[in-house]
Amino acid sequence: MKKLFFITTILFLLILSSCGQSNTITTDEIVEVDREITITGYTGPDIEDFRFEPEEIVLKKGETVKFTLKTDNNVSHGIQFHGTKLILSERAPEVYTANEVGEYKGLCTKLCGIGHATMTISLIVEE
Ligand SMILES: [Cu+2]
Repeated sequence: MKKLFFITTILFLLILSSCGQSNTITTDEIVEVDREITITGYTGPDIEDFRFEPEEIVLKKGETVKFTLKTDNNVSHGIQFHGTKLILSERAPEVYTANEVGEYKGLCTKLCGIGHATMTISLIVEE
């Protein structure tokens, strides 16, 4: 009886540990990043209040960055950098390697209010 309990406990722990691994692996555990950049989306009563900070990001070609997108309040934003595969969401950080030199414009992907269309950000990748 003790043996059956022991085997059942071991099996239970094995199942539990395998579930934990798949849920807890995060991007920064898999990929080593050169830099972490947090972008915050701001909104407000006026159009001028709508912006991303920083408004410009400069990377070196080949640099791997972990991007985190946050909001200053409960208004949600997203960013799509045109000409790249980089799309940011507040749900999870995104790891991106800048392989192509150029200047890419990022636009807010979520209709966030009166100043939504003015929410732009520049991604510059230098040699
Ligand atoms: Cu928006």
